[in-house]
Amino acid sequence: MKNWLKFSSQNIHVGVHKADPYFGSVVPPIYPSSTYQFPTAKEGALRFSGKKKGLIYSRFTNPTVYALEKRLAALEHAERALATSSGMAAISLTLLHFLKAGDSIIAHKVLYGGTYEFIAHILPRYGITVHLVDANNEQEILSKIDDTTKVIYFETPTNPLLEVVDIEKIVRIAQKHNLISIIDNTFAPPPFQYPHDMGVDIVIHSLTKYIGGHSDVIAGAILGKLKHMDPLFGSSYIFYGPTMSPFTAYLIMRGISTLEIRLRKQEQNAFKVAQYLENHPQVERVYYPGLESHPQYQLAKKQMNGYGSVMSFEIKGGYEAGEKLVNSVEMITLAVSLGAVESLIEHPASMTHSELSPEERKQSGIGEGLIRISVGIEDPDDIIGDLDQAFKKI
Ligand code: LCS
Repeated sequence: MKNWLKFSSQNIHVGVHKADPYFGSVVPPIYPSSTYQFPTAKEGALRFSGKKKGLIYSRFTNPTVYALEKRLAALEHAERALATSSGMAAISLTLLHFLKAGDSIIAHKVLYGGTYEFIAHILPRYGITVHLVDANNEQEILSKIDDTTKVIYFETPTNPLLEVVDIEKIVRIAQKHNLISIIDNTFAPPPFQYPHDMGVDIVIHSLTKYIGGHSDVIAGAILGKLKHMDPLFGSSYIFYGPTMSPFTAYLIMRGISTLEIRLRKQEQNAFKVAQYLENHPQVERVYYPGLESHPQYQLAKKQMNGYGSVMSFEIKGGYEAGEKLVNSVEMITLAVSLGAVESLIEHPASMTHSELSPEERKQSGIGEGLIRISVGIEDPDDIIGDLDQAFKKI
């Protein structure tokens, strides 16, 4: 596929163009085969040795999954993508690949609850030292770097506080100290944020969210330059086995084609909802990077082309009021996850971030009364109308 195509065209054509040499199917065929014929023993040996490209076994590469990987790599400006069975599989595999006993990692202290659990509580079981810091505080990061530091890990905007981390600053520190920089870009997929263009080494996605976009699939991806991705594939991916199923790849491919138009519509709706919440007398504070009141609005404007559709807010009356609100919505769905076509509402302290102790939540700034909304593509008046009637029931 031509590399001069612009984002919207690449997101329709890369990976599927001429993907079916037999029948010319316009959508990528689903190949369920777990294994592939070698025409000769010699050919099999060449493929295994890596001297010749070709399919071997679907835990390594599958044609349907490969089509998606090509699409993802093109969209994220990466040289290679590896698709995984979940976002957590992408995160755990990547960290276990780049870290070993005796190493240390620096991570931003506000992360998706599952990621936080993996980094703060599981990595230390393998002899890895973890430093959780405010990634926007350069001095704090520098104070933790020593000879054992190998990785700096962050997400931006963060889940659930929508904090914005300065990507260029992290890259500068990582390059100076020879660290692998890893970003979870789930909250700002392309075309909203391009971490590779800013020098980040590895980008991770939970494809379950905006990229899949329809709340019907769990999936993830790891993306980067060949110098990082080829060893990650050869020495970790094929042995840990976080492989994506070809049926999942097909669903993600179907969802991803409308990514840009979904993101734009969701963002338009999100602005309206954020402004409504900001002016609501029962709301203490709104966290949305597209609002001028967001403390890092200028940074968000500088490094993002769009702000997404997830926001959080503190409701007056704390958790009790929040619980009433989420129980009172009628159209908006009370459920975790985010980024899909339908609006979802949840309570981080008891749901997505319940793995954290109350003390850890406090340190991360996640209040007990914080409510998170992922705004969908419904009519914005209906989303606001639903919230309005729910607020009146508190
Ligand atoms: N990274 C981020 C930023 C996430 O929000 C999540 C899941 C993951 C990684 C893990 O991806 P998964 O394995 O689920 O595909 N976030 C969730 C959330 O906020 N609610 O439910 C899941």
